[in-house]
This record gives sequence, C-alpha cells and structure tokens, in this order.
Amino acid sequence: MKITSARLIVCSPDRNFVTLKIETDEGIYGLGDATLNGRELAVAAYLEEHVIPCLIGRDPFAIEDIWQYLYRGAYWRRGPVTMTAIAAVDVALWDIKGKALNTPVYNLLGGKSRQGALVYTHANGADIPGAIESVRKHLEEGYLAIRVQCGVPGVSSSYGVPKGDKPYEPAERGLPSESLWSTEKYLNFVPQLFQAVREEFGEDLHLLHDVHHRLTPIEAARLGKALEPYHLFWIEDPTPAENQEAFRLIRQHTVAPIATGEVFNSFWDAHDLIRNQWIDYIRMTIVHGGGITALKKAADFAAVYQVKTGFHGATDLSPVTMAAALHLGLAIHNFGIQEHMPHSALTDQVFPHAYRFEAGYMYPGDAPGLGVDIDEKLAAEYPYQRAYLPVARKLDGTLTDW
Ligand code: EZ4
Ligand code: CO
Repeated sequence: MKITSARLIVCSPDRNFVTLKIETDEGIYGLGDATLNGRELAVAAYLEEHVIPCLIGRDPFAIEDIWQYLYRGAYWRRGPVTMTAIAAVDVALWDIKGKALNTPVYNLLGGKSRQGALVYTHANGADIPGAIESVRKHLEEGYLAIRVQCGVPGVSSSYGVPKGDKPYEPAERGLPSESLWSTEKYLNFVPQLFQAVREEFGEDLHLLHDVHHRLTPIEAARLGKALEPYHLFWIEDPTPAENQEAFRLIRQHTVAPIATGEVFNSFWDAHDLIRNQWIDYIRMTIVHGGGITALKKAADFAAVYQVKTGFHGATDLSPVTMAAALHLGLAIHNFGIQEHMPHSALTDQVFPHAYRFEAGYMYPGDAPGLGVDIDEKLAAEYPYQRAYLPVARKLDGTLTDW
C-alpha cells in the first residue's frame, strides 16, 4: 500500500478544527486531528509546506519509521506546532492500518484491558448554588466523575465559568479577551465550594478540579492541604510545569492526587514528573503530544511508576482525538480516566463517529480503524474563523497564567 495524497480540511463548526486526511492507492483513507487551539493555521502550514510532500509514495504501515522520520528528520525537535503535525500523521496512519486489517485500533495496541473508559465531565457555576445545580445535571446524565469549577466572588471572570447559558468554551472568535485573577480570593473560596458539593452529594462521587496553572508551588500546596477533607480524584495543573521540580514542593505537603500535562508536547516534558512520582496522572494528549505512537510509549513509562493516564479531552480536541484517546485508553493497563467535554451537535454532525457515552463510561465502538469520519461537504459550510484563548491579568494589571 502507498500513500497517494494527503490534504487538510480546516473548518469551524462552532469552533476551529484542522483535520488531515491521508489517502492510499487501495482506496483506504485515514484521519488525523491537527488542531492547536488559537494557533491552528501554523500547524496547517507546517503540514502543507513541510510534511505532506514527504509522505507521498510512502508505505502507510511503516508508522514508527514515519514518526521517526518526521521527528528526527526535521532536526528541530519538539514544540507544539511540530508535535501536533506529527500527531496528525501518526493518528491517520493508525486509522488506515486498522481499516486495512479490518480491526479497531485498540486491537493493534494490545487489545482491550477494560470494557469502557471512565470519563469525567465539567460542572460550571457562576456561584456555589449554580455549581451544585450543574453537578446535579451531570449526575442525572449518568456521569460518575465530575470536574467542578465556579466563579470566585470578587473576580469577574474565572476559568471554567461560562458566559450566559452557553456551555463553557475557552476559545472565542476575535482577538483575545482579558479576564481577571486573584489568587488570594481563589484560595479562600475553593475549599468552601468543595465542602458544599460534598455536603450535597456525599462521599462516593469522584470530584476533580482544574487550577489551570495559576498558583505558585507553595500556594498549590496550601490548596492541596485545604482540599484533603474532600478527597478529590485529582487537582489539575496546580502550577506551571516548565520547571518539573516545582512539583516536588507540592508533593512534600499534600496527599492530594496531582494531574498535569495537557500543554506538554513531548515525553521529556513529563520525564522528571513521572520518574520522581511527583504526579499521579499524566494528562498529555494524543493530538499535541506526537500521536498514539508517542503517547503509548509515555503511558508505558508512566506505568512503571504507578502513574496513570488522564488524557486531555476538551472541545478543542476534535472527535478524531477523542476516538484515538478511547482506543488507547481501552488498551493500556494504566488508564486512569478520560476527560469528556461533549462537542456541540454541529461538531458531531461534521465528524460522525462510532464512540458513545453510556452510564459514566465511553466506548470507542468496534468499527475498523478509529471509527470517525468527516462530512467534507458540511465542513465546507463552516470556514475557519480566527479565535483565541483568553489572557488573564491580576487585579493590579500584571499579566498572569490563564
Ligand atoms: O483550557 O483545552 O482541562 N481542560 C482545560 C481546557 C483548556 C483548553 C485550552 O485549549 O484546561 O479547558
Ligand atoms: Co485543564
């Protein structure tokens, strides 16, 4: 089998997606997600100008070799644009191989270690009663694990809180919006939030919380200690992780489980965190971390240190990435949990898929390959629109981590 063509489909059914379609001389094609929220066209250009010309004529079954060719062969390694482009190719090739061998991708990765992937979704509220109502709604939908985010009194726009009655969606069309942040108000408030949620729903529900990189290590340690009575499933991204050693300090002070890595693009971003057991869940994602090939290796390394996976799964990761995460999550032994922020109905229409949610779990389905397609005609009706993630400033105007 040979790769005969590869092209990009850039569309915006409610939000932007960059999709790579690789076609072969046997009529089989594969899809890869190449979406990098707020920097979409950089990846599209990287693929179009520098990667696609090198793919034509290659054997699509040579996944490892093509991965190494694009990684080592570029000389310039790592970085979100490069690794997202490599991931798109990698995932499309796994899709092709599954279709060619008439089997779901999870079978190519070792087969099922479990029947379904436990998922968590997002509850958001402008205030504590709103957050409690949102948790209740998701419990009724069948979720067994829920991330809770809430507006902080005195802070006009907190991370994870929707504007109006729309579902929470980080990217917005137009130039970046600015939100305000106060660590002091946040640290005083979050324990009250989780106390109220536990009082309302009891001890059994899995609760998660995303700090979104906004604390220093010692502040994160204080938060972890304060939340211990509410035994969260995890605290996510408590502090930026460029300096992996920062997590050692958090670890010294709290038994709160820690998850990080949604912005990582290389195994090396996580190497110290994992081998020192400074985290409990690695959140690297297939689309930004170099594909199924790279994430399988990272997960296997993490397994040695009893670190589990918690792959990022926000709406800026396309249904192709969701499917890839579910196939890999079903196969690996150290799967922890999968994030599930459902896509809009329109996004789901553009990307028909075999995966489904039922009673707290997601299932990739048994279609050959990844089980996701793209309706190119419908996609063409929703052209790309420039969009950005917000930026955050402290109350005195200092730019801080969003
Ligand atoms: O802000 O995916 O856990 N989920 C998150 C997301 C991220 C977006 C960034 O593109 O932190 O909401
Ligand atoms: Co997050």
